Amino acid sequence: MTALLPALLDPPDRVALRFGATELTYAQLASAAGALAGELRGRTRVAVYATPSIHTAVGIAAALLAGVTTVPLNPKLGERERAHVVADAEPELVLAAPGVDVPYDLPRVDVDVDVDVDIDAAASGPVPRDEPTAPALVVYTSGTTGPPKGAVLSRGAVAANLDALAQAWEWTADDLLAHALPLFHVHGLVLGVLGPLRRGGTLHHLGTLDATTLAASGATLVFGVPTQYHRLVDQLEADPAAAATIGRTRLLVSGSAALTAVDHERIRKATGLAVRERYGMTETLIITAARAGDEPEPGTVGRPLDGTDVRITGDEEMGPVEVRGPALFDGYLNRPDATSAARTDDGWFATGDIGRWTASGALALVGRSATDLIKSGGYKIGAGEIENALLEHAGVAEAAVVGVPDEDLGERIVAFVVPSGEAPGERELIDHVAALLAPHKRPRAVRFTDALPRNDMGKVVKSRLPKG
Ligand code: MCA
Ligand code: AMP
Repeated sequence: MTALLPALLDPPDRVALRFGATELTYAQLASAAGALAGELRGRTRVAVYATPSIHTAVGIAAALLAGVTTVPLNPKLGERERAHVVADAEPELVLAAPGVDVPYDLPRVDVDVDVDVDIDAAASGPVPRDEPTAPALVVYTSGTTGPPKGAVLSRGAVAANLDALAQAWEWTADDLLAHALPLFHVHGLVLGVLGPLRRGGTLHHLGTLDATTLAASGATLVFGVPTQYHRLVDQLEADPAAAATIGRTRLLVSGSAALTAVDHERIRKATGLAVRERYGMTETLIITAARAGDEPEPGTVGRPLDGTDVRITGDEEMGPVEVRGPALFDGYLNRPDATSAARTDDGWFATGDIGRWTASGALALVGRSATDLIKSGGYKIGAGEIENALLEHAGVAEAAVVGVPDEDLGERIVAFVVPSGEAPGERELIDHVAALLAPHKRPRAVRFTDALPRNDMGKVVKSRLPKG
């Protein structure tokens, strides 16, 4: 395989990364990442404390140059998740921005982005594991129950997916990508950082996807989750000048959850642009995408990427979506049981999404097979993990967690709780969950009840819980 990030070995004369007012050209990035790669060579797996900063991007580029696997850590993980990830992934050290407190008992290496330009530093020494099968990343993702699982993504999977996306979106070195995504998930990290770096183009991380910053960025390409576009269009409707500037963007792309038809239409009205949706998963990377050259079909997530096979199983028009192709993950770290449960013998991966084909060959997603998976603001959240956290509170006898429709977040988390005696306060339970787990996993509301609806087998029937 050619190098995963060829532009670091032969730096073009261009800005690679800009975070707020801090920017690095390719030559500067190659020097900073090359110097750090020298310190990392010979390691197997390192963690990156993935604040939304230029240090995170440099740390990951360095680890990739050194052939070391990276585990990006959400800096807001709760204590339960932190303990799990360290025990599961066993990172040898943690890379972090200088001066940032890191709540991990691991050797720490600061990412220095201010180094003298020395292009040879990047290319010096062999790149020992730049082979397609070597693991690039371990990205933690929630299942329906239990703690998050680490999806192992190979260098070859990342490269293949980014190249297929480049083809779909006519994405080149001339593109300036703007986004404000977190850097510990596939969307912000693989597409949002490694995407522009693989093309030799520019990333401008905006911190927040607001109309003024976006209009000033000069972006040709924008990535976001539906919650971000929903908030953005509220601003654009009040700021026609920003809307007109953003209307000159080559492509607006949305993913991680469904963009509502209402928001599609509002964005088109404000900017004249039709948002392209694409669909993927941590385990599969991007599966389908609306193409740059096609008029997107609202309510669909586009056609399969070139080289990726997608099938709908079962006898009905709509059914479970399965995927096969070069971008599939290698498996869940330390979880052969979960890996084989998601895979068929002939190499298909069951996404858990339900879909159907439209007449034009685009995929329309109609739901998920597991009601216990919640998508809030583009984050996947397992109901079981929150229920277990609630059950650790002495005042909780039984708990059932669901996602209810929410205009801003897509779904919002609501917990139904049977108290074990006198009901604890709602705030106390929310704070209890927020201490154990990342803040986006905390319930937005707690409803106390005398009993949960159960079937004859004693299993909780969540569909019989009150809605809203
Ligand atoms: C933040 N909060 C949330 C969420 N995000 N609560 C529920 N669900 C959320 N998604 C909490 C914050 O911690 C904060 O709590 C409080 O809500 C208010 O935050 P606010 O300022 O409104 O939110 P924000 O910080 O602006 O975040 C909204 C967001 C964020 C920008 C939409 O959720 C986000 O970055 N989502 C992107 C998720 C993502 O990248 N998913 C990709 C995975 P407190 O005050 O207590 O701190 S999926 C993937 O990778 C696949 C491949 C794919 O298809 O893309
Ligand atoms: P994650 O596990 O966080 O990687 O999230 C993957 C899930 O996000 C998929 O299985 C889908 O349910 C959902 N998803 C991603 N992109 C889209 C989209 N464009 N429309 C609807 N759902 C999406």
